[in-house]
Amino acid sequence: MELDRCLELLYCGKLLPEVTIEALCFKLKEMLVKESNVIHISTPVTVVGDMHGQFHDMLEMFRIGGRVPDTNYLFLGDYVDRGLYSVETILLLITLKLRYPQRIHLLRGNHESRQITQSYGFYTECLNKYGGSTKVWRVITDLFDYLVLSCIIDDDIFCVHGGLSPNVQTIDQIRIIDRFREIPHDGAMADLVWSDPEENNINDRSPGLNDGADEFLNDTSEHFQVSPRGAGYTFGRSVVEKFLHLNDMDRIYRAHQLCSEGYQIYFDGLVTTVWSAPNYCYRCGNKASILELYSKDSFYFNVFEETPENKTATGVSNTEYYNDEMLTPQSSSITTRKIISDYFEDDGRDHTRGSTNSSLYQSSSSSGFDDMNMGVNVYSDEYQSKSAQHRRVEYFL
Ligand SMILES: [Mn+2]
Repeated sequence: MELDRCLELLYCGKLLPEVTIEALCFKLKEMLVKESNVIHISTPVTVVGDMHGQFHDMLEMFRIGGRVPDTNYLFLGDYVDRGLYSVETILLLITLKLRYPQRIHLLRGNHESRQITQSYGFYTECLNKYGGSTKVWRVITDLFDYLVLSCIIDDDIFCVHGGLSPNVQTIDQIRIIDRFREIPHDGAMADLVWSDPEENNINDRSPGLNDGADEFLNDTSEHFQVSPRGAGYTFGRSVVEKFLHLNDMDRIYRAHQLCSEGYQIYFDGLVTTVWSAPNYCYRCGNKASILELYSKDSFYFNVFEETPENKTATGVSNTEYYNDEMLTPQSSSITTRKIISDYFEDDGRDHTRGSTNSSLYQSSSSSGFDDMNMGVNVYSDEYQSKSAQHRRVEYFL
């Protein structure tokens, strides 16, 4: 099928046949395998945060921000899960990337993963939309392994889904990560997609280490601390200042955290969160934004709200798609619109590091991960020890 014909169908909200999806993913892997972990692009570009399967809001976003290729886009990841239209959302992005490779760039988010998609909607959605077949989920999650991890705009701005890592001081250290794999539990690659900035962390979240790094970690939010998400770290101003100074850059754009106004500025503008899923999960009541970057110092947050089509989407089948366990009991009622905290976004993760008893782990095994003969179980000893070499933590502050 011609790419333009695919785009025509996808813009109408139609699905593509399995065999077409397989071909598209194969072609895109061929393209992405040649890309560095850190891609370089130039302004003007519009930066987009989490979309999470809110397909109609993505169409609204293209109406507001301009379609590809009239507008250049950088997407910061988390295309799937939570919303009801992850398949439509990721297929449109995949096809746009193939059709206009220089006009749209897609970073990997923490939801572009086999494990996470089995708990938060994408896996179930693929099965429901393709007659119980796991094929579409498998080819698309295989493609996720090829997505790039970060982007530099005009040599000045570092872009990533989550944030910084104690394992990453320089951009070159990102370039040498072996990214063609499932996102590991920890290490640099995990931190890049899981970490969060933390402006006012007065809690003493001791990481429980007994080495020399302890005294640096326990005092303030200035440094890396264990994240309450159960993966990645939180990091403060001094971490950001040191990273930007070492790499001769000005600021960081990232996504990954729900913002009620659609964006959030940290550390006097050194870090900015862009969030592009309005009324997240059809119930959070938040605004969304895209960041239109004209030049290094000229930008505009284009704020938008949910499209009216979501109203009809909400009532249909959201319990089918959500893993609601981590939300409060009353949230199962659609009329209850509760502003959930930032951390609810990925709160299936274990809050106490090191335990294998997390809800994530349980739902992964109970949803048939082991039965699917995918050949890779990232929780296996073999896999973990293989990736252990990437896990040396060096606190550099
Ligand atoms: Mn995320």
